[in-house]
Amino acid sequence: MATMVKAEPEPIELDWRSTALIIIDMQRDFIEPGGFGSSLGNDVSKLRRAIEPCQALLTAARRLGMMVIHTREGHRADLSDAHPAKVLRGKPSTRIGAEGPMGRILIRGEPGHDIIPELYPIAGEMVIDKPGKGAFYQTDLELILTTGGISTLLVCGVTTEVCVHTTIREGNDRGYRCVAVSDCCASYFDEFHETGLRMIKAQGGIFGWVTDSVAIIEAEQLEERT
Ligand code: C5J
Repeated sequence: MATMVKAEPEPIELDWRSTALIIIDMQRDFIEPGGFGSSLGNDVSKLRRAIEPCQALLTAARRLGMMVIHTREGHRADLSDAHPAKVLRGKPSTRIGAEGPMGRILIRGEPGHDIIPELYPIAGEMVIDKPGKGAFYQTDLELILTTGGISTLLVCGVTTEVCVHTTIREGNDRGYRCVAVSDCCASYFDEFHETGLRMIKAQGGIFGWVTDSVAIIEAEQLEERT
């Protein structure tokens, strides 16, 4: 059954069976001190505001039986899947692959690369390891969505203007209706978060829609009662 959800620039009709929740990069490396985010000089505590709304949204998605996909940005230990152009930035001690308090920065299998415990995937939820900012780049995400009959993506996670935005742009170009869930996204920069969301819904929804977790949970509960 389809449900109308409050969103901008206009409400959007969602059928939970053809909608996937994609949680982008809620990894210790971005959110906890000592990881990639803090190695770049960011105040990582700013990302924590997205955790509770994400938990509520994830709980609702699980209740609805929606497809749930978690992504992780990171690389192979030998960096064979990391462009030098991406790695060779900043001081060597803070680069991708450098040793840090949570293991090697943005390297698969290291403690920092893992998803934060608050949003840890459960059995049946897919985890996509991505070497880029966008979740479609060099991954099997599109194949998984096609096979699963998915046409709409609820996208949340960190950071709003980097990996969330890139994924929404990639999804939009591939024909998916992309909906950013504003309170479930966060950035190290308040102005980038705000502007990133405005860019998605501007010009009649040039990249997609923007809603929040409250609107989605309200719609879900309304559907349950009818
Ligand atoms: C960044 C991301 N910010 N997940 N990655 O480098 O947004």
